[in-house]
This record gives sequence, structure tokens and C-alpha cells, in this order.
Amino acid sequence: MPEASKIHPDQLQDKLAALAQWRLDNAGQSIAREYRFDDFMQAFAFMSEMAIWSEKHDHHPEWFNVYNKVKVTLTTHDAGGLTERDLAWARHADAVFSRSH
Ligand code: HBI
Repeated sequence: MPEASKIHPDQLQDKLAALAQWRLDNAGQSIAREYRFDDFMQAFAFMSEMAIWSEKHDHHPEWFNVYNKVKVTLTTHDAGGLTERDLAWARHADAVFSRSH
């Protein structure tokens, strides 16, 4: 299980370099990205796979779906900001997205 303590802002830029599609949000307390699929079924398949991953890792997204778009916001409420758990979720979701796409 990744570390659940808040990442220092100085370390964040480096860590986010590999997550180029994600942007810092909410005064640096969360990251956000939008995924766009071909259709609703692809979007929902992605959400299903990430729902199972989220349960397994006890780390859950805030997300919003309309048809082929999934908007995701990640933060660690327990830590009051970004932790390695958020980055792990983002990395895994990007990998799922790129293979389904
Ligand atoms: N998911 N994104 C996110 N942030 C949390 O702090 C969090 C979570 N899933 C489960 C969880 N915390 C648990 O530790 C308890 O808060 C239920």
C-alpha cells in the first residue's frame, strides 16, 4: 500500500512530470484529468475496472461521467491533500486507458 502521508509541494512537480495529462487543482490539494472514450460502453468499462482497483487499494476517485467522458479528481481526504495513493491511482488509470484505447 503506498504511503498515505501528504507529499511535500517541492516534490510534487517531479512526480507530476510523468502524469502530463493531470493538472493540479484545488490549490494543490488534488489532481484532475478528463478521459475521453469512443462511447459510453468504453467509458463505463474503464470505470468498472478502476472501481475494482479502487476497492482493492481502498482508495476511491471523485468522478463524473457523461456519455464518453470521465472527469476524475483525486485527493486523499484522510491526509488533507495529495499522497502516493493518488499518484498510484492516476498511473494505473492512465495505463488502463492507454490499453483500452
Ligand atoms: N479514497 N480518495 C480517497 N481518499 C481517502 O482519504 C480515502 C479513500 N478511500 C477510503 C478511505 N479513505 C478510508 O481510509 C476511510 O476514509 C474510509
